[in-house]
Amino acid sequence: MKKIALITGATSGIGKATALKFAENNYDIIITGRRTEKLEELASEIEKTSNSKVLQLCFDVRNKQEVEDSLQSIPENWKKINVLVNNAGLAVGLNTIQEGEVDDWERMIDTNVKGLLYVSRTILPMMIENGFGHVINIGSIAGKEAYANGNVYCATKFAVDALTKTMRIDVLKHGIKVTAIHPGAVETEFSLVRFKGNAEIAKNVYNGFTPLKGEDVADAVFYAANLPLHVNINEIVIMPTAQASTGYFHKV
Ligand code: NDP
Ligand code: 8X3
Repeated sequence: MKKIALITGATSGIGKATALKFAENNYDIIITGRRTEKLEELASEIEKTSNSKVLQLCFDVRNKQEVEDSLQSIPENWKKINVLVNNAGLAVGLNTIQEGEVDDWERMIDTNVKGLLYVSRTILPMMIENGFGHVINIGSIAGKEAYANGNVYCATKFAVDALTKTMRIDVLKHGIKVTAIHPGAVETEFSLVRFKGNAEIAKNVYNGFTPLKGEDVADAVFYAANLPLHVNINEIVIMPTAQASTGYFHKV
């Protein structure tokens, strides 16, 4: 039987690259996101380029009921999930706290923290029942170091770091692996979302240096997910060579 990977936020960027990487390597894939047409496009790409089966689930990770209903509705033969990649997430806005928009904060907290918790709360009991599983949380360098105007986004990713560490303790006795992958700058739809659709500002973020690609992060996720049973990677911090930390870039 093939292994199964569930990837949240697979409609673009890191999640999409991760879905393709696992599919190329013989996993059946459960892909999730809010944009149905993007899920359909990815499903047909996977089906054309690999022998993997794909299950599409369209839901908003911020909606607890939708998350539970959708994940509980997975057919029994799809419930033997080997790897859950908690990737769905976003930054919205880049402001000081005193000038910040409360709606932006709520979107980030609800998606990056509560969404990850809702998905994990539903999938972990299945993994425990199966007697195996691996949760890989996509954190960020923003969850390791604070940066100017990053406030709430950084806080959500510091929370992902803390939740990864505590989750590892919670499921220790069940033999379930828990890993965090913390990337630096990756060129995806991330900045377009952060700057609310302003493509020019979003593009400028990556000017003058070579950022990571979604595929680079997907490789790290895949590496962590495919080690011997007795080996767990607690975390990987993966950066562009031209980025030393959140605030230090070598731009030419
Ligand atoms: P993208 O914007 O390209 O992808 C984000 C994904 O998350 C999309 O598939 C989106 O799907 C999904 N998503 C967002 N909100 C929701 C929601 N409420 N419900 C369900 N799915 C949702 O960005 P990235 O690929 O860059 O981001 C992926 C993860 O990587 C995020 O957690 C991000 O914080 C993290 N990260 C990104 C870095 C970067 O520089 N790009 C660096 C470090 C970490 P849809 O819109 O269809 O719902
Ligand atoms: C995304 C990387 O540095 O823009 O998590 O916050 S950063």
